[in-house]
Amino acid sequence: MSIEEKIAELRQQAEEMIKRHADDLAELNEIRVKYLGKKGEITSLLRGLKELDTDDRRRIGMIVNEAKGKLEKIIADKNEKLKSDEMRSRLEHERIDVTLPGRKTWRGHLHPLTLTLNQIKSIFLGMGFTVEEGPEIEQDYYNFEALNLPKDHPARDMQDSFYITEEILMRTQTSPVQARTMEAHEPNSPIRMIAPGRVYRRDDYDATHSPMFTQVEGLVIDKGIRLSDLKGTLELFLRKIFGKDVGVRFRPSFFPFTEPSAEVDISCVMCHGKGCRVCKGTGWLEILGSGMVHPHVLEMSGYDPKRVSGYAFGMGVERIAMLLYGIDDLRLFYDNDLRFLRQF
Ligand code: 2NM
Repeated sequence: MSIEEKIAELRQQAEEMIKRHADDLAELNEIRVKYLGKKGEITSLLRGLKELDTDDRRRIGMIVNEAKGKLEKIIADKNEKLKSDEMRSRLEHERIDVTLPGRKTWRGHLHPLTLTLNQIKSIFLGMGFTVEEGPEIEQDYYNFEALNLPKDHPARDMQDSFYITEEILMRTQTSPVQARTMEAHEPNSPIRMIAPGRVYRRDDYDATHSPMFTQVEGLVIDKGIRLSDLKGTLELFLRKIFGKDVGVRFRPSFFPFTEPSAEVDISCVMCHGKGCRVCKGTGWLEILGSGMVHPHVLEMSGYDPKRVSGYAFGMGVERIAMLLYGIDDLRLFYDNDLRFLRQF
């Protein structure tokens, strides 16, 4: 076989290989190495040229170089084609369907107690009340003394409260905020406020008790405030939160800081007054404590009971949330079980 024939055969062989067996960039590179690499077949032919005489070297050299150039071009073209094929297939594969619905991200929400508290606040804000806050660690004076519970009052038993020192305790109600607000006001100036927040009592932790719970207390003071103002305002509040058809009744009661005092009941939201387990067969649910502010409480905070009068009330937010959402165990509010919380 002449050297020309050998070159022609090599060239044809290489072109054939590229056409049939270069299915990806790695295979194409293998073929390139086989022919054009340092120890490649075309490369060795070029190296062998120096053994030939001048005429042959020129002639054969031209043929080999031409073959080399041609092959390099074919490989470069094939390289381009493989690359663009690969890109096209990747684009096809990795195509994003922008019309697919998005994946939902986990979104948090407000706690049922916060939702209930927001409702309560919103109703009172709508009636012109302000929202006041105060410390949870409170002085004995504001928590008890200023609210007409003197040192020897049974409600002040050490067993019933979390005392920090003789004079400092976790507040057992939010009324100390009312006393502080009265004290901060110009004497006898009108007040229309609610005080929401956490309160603390020494209680067992069960389905109906917790050593910490949430309260909203309200206070209205002005010239000529009467029991009918208390009744009308609380009735309106209860209708707004439990629905306009809810029954409301007032029963005489006793609180040290109010006189007269009244317990406020609503018709049972579960059985609508027929009598069930939730209302213990009575058809009524106790929902609020209230009363006309005791003259002594007004006096203690610098107000003159001969010139102004007021009413006050208090409610447990957990109890209202339980009735609104049909929750039968108080502990669910505090245990942070997502299976419960995710329902709101
Ligand atoms: C209640 C029931 C009745 C009350 C009284 C006062 C204040 F500060 F005016 F004395 N604040 N809240 C009150 C009255 C609270 O909770 C069941």
